[in-house]
Amino acid sequence: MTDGGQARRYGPLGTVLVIIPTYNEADNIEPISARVREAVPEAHILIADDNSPDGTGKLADELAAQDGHIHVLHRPGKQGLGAAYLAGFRWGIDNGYGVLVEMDADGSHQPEELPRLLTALKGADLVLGSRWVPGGRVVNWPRSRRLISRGGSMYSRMMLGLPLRDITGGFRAFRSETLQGLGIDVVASQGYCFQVDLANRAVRAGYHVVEVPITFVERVRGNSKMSRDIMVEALWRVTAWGVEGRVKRALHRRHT
Ligand SMILES: Nc1nc2c(ncn2[C@@H]2O[C@H](COP(=O)(O)OP(=O)(O)OP(=O)(O)O)[C@@H](O)[C@H]2O)c(=O)[nH]1
Ligand SMILES: [Mg+2]
Repeated sequence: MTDGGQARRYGPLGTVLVIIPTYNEADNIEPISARVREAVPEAHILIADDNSPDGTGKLADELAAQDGHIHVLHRPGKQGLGAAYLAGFRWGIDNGYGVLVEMDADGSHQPEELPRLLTALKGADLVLGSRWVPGGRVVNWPRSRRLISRGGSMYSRMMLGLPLRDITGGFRAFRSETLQGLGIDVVASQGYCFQVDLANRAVRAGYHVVEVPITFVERVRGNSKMSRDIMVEALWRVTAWGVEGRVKRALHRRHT
């Protein structure tokens, strides 16, 4: 947990928008939307689909036609998770939502845990659903995947000097003021490091970031989009940010 040092008073949360990026999630989009609607009935959903070849976008349109709380953002082609979220954040901010949630379509993030994230956000600028704090868990992950995720979080934590346990996770709730303050339009990364980038920026900017334990469940249906390219991107970007941050802080110390 981090904060900017001063006690802050937080305003009410405002309307919640759960952004679900999709690429080939035809088997998952209906059940996950239904679970969100049930878990947090007042929330709205934005499905950000990158023209999935399996017709997820069309299914999303059908859901939206039946339910005024479901919206769809159609994007022309696969441009990565980071780009889909940024477009979703922009849409949510422009449409006046007070809280923007990141959530995967594949059931790894359980909508039933969303109320706990939202409760924590009442006293924070950003809440991270965390697998690696006490009470957090992963279900059905092979040892190799667990090691990659923990190792990635640990490496990022060390390189960037961040006091956070789960930096790569993608189940998060932001106050819209936090995203606006971070200047999201300049976030460049596409894969996991998009998540690292946002968490790093939030801590550096002095926002109050809280980790809440979650149970992460490995996807049951559909295919993973995790790739070696995504991991390599994360590794080089985190290393570059770490080195850049250290040089900047050293120069700053010299001049003060
Ligand atoms: N719009 C959009 N969504 C994407 C893209 N890549 C991944 N997603 C979605 O982002 C979420 C996370 O992707 P996953 O494939 O589950 O990644 P992962 O959790 O690392 O991989 P698994 O362990 O197999 O679940 C899912 O809802 C995907 O459909 C993309 O390029 N564009
Ligand atoms: Mg997944």
